[in-house]
Amino acid sequence: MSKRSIAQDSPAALDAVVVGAGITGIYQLHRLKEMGLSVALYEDGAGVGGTWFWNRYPGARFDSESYSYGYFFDEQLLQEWDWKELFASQPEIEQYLNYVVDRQSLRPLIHSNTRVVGAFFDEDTALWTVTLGTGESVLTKYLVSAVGILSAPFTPDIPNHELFRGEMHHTGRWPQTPVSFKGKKVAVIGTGASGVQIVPVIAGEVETLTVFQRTPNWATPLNNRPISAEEMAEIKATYPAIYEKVSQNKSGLPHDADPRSAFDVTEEERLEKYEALWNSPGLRKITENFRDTELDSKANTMFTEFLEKKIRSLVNDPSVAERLIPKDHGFGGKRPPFEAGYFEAFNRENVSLVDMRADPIVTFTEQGLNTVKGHHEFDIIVLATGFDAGTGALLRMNIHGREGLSLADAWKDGPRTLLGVMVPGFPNLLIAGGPHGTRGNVPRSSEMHVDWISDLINFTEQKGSKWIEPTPEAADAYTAHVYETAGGGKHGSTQASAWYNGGNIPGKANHFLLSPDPHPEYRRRAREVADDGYRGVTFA
Ligand code: N01
Repeated sequence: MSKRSIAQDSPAALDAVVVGAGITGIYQLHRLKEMGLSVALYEDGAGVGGTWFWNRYPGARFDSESYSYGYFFDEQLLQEWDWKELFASQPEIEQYLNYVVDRQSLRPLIHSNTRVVGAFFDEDTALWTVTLGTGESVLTKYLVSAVGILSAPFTPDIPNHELFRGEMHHTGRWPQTPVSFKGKKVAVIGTGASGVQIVPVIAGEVETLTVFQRTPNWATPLNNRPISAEEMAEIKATYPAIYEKVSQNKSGLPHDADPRSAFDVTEEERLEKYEALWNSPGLRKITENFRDTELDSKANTMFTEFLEKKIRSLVNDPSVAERLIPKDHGFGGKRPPFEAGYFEAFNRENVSLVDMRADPIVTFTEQGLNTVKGHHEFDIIVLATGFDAGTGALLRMNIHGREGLSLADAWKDGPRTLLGVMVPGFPNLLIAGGPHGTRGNVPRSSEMHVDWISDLINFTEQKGSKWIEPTPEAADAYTAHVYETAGGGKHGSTQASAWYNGGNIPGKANHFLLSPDPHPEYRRRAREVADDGYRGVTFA
């Protein structure tokens, strides 16, 4: 594709704007730059990394194997980068993403500290006007969102938060200046993956730590370890095979599904398998479990009984152990966190657990928090309260398509997309790593979108079209497929309150927000659309 091939009628316009400098946006920027387009990336954060820029709280790290999470598009990068740990920590990940940005000479195209606050499509010019928090605006033909599905932090509406005189930080907006916990009275509100990661890391530093738990989760050991030089050399030598494996895996992970039912084996074999899973790294407890653990309630209960015993063996006080055992959902009913010393942290004298079902928070005070049963004084309150997942980050961008239609209105009944990537009424808006398209290992999922989007833009330019848009029928058919598929099997048994069902945000409609398709199936579906001349896409 020749340089400046697009938007020639409007020389002030860019070919493409990418929003978000996370792992998805960086790859999208690279692809569009390689295609010779004029492109700019806008990022709210002061640096690159997206999730891995903002979530810099102590203990933040991957729970997918590092070597399966990084980029695969650059052979030299694969050979140059040494992952230090099986599950890299936030500083290492941020360093990696900065390394990639510099290696690909992307930094001059990235405008950090620049939030996109609006985007308006003009049908006469077929251009988007993207308005920025700086007060400026830019014109672009293509608007590519790479804002992620877990990036709009959710802060619960606890009364009088402005009264609190101490420090308060959301895990998803952690400050760049390190927070000193030494000798402080600290609260952590929330016990999802973020809360479970931070608790054991700060427990030894703080004077007191009070963990406010509303719902316990089925946390299991992350089992992180360093990657030796020999192992890294072996990983580098086998990257093509690793990529083939993650591409064939339904969640984009280098794991081997177990075809057996939990009822195919003797009790002894089953318990041996559970023990091996407990000692296995990260998400294998889900992906390598018996095939029916998440599908069959009896099989699920057999596994959670095993987990309950583990929790009781790790926590000294039986009443605390009891409160840490989930009662309202089975394993996989909500996205389980992975821990490193979380349960043992409650054995420390300085760590206590407040069960918010029995003793809810009523209000902030100047010194801390009032619960129904009493007052708690804190120097620091950590909100590990999650995200307005899937749609939150997209909708707060204030996107308006044809005839001024806002995306918020268009999606009032939930996302309506073709492949999670295109939206009827929003020409030339392309979404990488968004709702109804993303699942499992996020970089492996969103790279499918980035590649598909890049090919589509190339195709559109070859055709000389001014705008592309999915037909309402194509979007409705895909959306129906999402809900039909998500309604059965595993997702049918998930908790309505899970973030991927929208249920963690008060007042948010309950809709399944991920891609229901295993990665190979999503890839096949997307390829089929492309091979059929982008069936269901209108070229204007
Ligand atoms: O958020 P969450 P998260 N009062 O929504 C509680 C990914 N991730 O940031 O369960 C009191 O899971 C809420 O309670 P309840 C991963 O995909 C990955 O921890 O609603 N508490 C819950 O305990 C993960 O699934 C890593 O009853 C309130 C917590 O806050 C996703 O991000 C690390 C409350 C929120 O948990 C989100 O995880 C971290 C209220 N009003 C995150 N409102 C890796 O390891 C909410 N809560 C890669």
